[in-house]
Amino acid sequence: MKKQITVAGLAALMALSLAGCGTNNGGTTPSTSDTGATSATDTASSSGYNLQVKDLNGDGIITVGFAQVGAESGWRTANTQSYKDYFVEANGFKLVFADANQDPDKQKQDVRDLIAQGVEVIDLAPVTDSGWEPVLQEAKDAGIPVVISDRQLSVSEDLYLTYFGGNMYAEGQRVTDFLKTYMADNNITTANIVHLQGTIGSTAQIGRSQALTEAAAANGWNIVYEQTGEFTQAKGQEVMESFLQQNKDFNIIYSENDDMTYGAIAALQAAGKDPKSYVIVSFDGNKSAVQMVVDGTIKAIGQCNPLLGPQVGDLIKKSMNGEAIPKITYSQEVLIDSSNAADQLKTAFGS
Ligand code: GYE
Repeated sequence: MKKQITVAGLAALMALSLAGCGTNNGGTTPSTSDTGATSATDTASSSGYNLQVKDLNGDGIITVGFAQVGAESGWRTANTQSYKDYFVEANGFKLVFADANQDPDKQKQDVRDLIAQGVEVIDLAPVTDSGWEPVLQEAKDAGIPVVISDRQLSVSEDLYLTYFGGNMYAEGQRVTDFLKTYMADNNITTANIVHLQGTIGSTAQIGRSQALTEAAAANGWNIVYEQTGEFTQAKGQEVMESFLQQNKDFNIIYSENDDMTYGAIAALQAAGKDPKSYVIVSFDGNKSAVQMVVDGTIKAIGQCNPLLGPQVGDLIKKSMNGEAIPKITYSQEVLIDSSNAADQLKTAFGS
């Protein structure tokens, strides 16, 4: 089965899938696995992808090549650490780590290098969504299965084994639903929104931005400023500073990760403004950010779980055992707001 999903259609299809009438993975309905993660009932093998993870060199250890995005955020640091902790010899693995420094071209070369090195499986956390078909085909031709993690790809399902990570569009919808309710509860009748976007073309940005664009159109919200802060604190601060210099009215900040949120808050403070007088919403759920929800500085966070190493490891083991694995598994994620922040703080990742 060869199914091509367009970038524009990806977020919408992901939403349909969660609603139980999805067509992005073979017209299946999602089910909840025992880890609580949401997965489609379609399996990797029924997608037309026949590679299985194997101990190709017979040394009893599976060498995992990890093509990581970079080190741009607290989420990323926790994600990398989770792979480094899990993929160790005691668990039957060895990790070869490649850092793309947020550069999509370098990352394609990284994957080609991993193929040339003869790793036994590749885990790709793609910087951006475009141009992956030739590289994934090369991995397939070399007999090396590819797991996509963290950021989904809109490529044909017969080019990769499985996807594990967040449903970025659903995360965005949780936050826009929160905004709608929060405005109603607090008699806020106008929404003038500053939109700090993540890395343009990453599915984390595409899904979260799409949810906002749709909610803005449906509810008559204004997006007064929209720019990428590339998921970093420094860029988030810089972008917010340049917006503040324009002196336009705004009452909401929709920031696509915590690091940019920290930067935006620093910019507000430097301009003598009180962050608590704005409705600031964020994504990820680093410990400090969850603490800010407890304090009321951030009103809500669309949680995104970075601790993917062990769960990806489970899928790899299942593939080795010839077990059926879902084509897509979404992490279990919630909205963090004042009602559950104190509780979420106990298990929040990072610092
Ligand atoms: O939200 C952000 C990171 O792809 C889900 O990337 C990830 C995003 C995460 O830089 O903090």
